[in-house]
Amino acid sequence: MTFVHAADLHLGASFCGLITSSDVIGSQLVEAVSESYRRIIDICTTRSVDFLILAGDSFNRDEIPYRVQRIFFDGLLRLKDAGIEVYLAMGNHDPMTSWGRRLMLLPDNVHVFDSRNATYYLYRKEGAPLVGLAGRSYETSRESGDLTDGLTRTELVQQVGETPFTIGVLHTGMADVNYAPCTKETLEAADFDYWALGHLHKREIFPEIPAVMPGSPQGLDINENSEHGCYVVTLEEQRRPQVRFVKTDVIAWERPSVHVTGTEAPNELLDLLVTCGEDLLKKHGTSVCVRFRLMGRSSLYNLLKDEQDVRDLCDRVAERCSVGGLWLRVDDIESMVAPKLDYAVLEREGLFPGVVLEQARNMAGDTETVESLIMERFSKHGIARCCEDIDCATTVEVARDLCLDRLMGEEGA
Ligand SMILES: [Mn+2]
Repeated sequence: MTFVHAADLHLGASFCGLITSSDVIGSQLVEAVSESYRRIIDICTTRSVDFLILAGDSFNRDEIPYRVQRIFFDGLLRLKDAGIEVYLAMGNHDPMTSWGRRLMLLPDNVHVFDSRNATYYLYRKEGAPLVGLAGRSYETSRESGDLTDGLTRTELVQQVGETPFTIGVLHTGMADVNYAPCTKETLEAADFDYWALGHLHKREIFPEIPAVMPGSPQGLDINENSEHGCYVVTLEEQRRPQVRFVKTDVIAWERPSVHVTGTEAPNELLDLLVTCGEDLLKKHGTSVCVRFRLMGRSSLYNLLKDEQDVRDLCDRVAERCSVGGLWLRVDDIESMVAPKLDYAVLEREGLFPGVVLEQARNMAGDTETVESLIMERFSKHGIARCCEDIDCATTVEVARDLCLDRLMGEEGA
């Protein structure tokens, strides 16, 4: 038997954490959340799965525009037409108390886990019991108690009888005490064939339980920069669950670090960022919202301190990046770039930086001293030896520049 496991749709969410926004892209971002949900419904129907599990936070907040509610219910109705059941748990963003009359509107293929007690369902296929499901919803937006009470295979079997497969459904922050905390040991001890969890927006598989946190189907802000989608899960007797991740995000987020040492002209930097941007578009196959973080040492230090120049650079990178109709939005360019050092001047000045330079020059050829210094540090961390030969000259260079950075701080510019 096969089902789709998704969570944290956050329908109605708008994107936050963007430094800049354009109207066109802004509305595409809002639409992306709904579109990722439609894609989940498409996956269910095209693969003719047995059912869909939604493990909480289907809606982003209490007040949801009518058109967004329509999108949700339309999807459920499409599943009903296709003969696909839905098992629905509520999370902290859409606790039971926030649903009100909306509960009445759910079509009869949707089975809701209650918030007061563990709820048990029996899924039959062609008349025969196939899967038992146990789950529980959030009553309010903050559930600091453990909601796993009653969510065990034993109790499920008592309620629905023996079934070839058993599944637990819960929205939980696991170690986070505000969101129905529970331990991996509790989940494992429940003895289900599969735990369909929700809450964490970054997907994660816990094979030892076994449990899956599918993550949000569309990343919701610049920090949700991993892949987003849902899981198609196949259960077979005498086998561990087979889980297949399917991407559903419309827009990807990225925060890449780009090393600019050696890049000294504005046009070179533009080319470098365009190449990086196009690589991201190819990697994702979706439009991308990106925030670059520049590292290294370059005479472009000053340009990167100028807000207007940076804005201009963002726009030019975005303009030039296009791969097959996809767009790249450059939200910002964060500069961690250090100014280029003029060693000759520092040496002539003969102050502390001059002393560092002299020390570094003396040490560059002295492999023995460099190695013993490194090993001294390593041994403090209990590391007995280095598995690779130490490149003495490069090590000294990096150490020298770090030293100079600290010595001169921002004033060094
Ligand atoms: Mn949540």
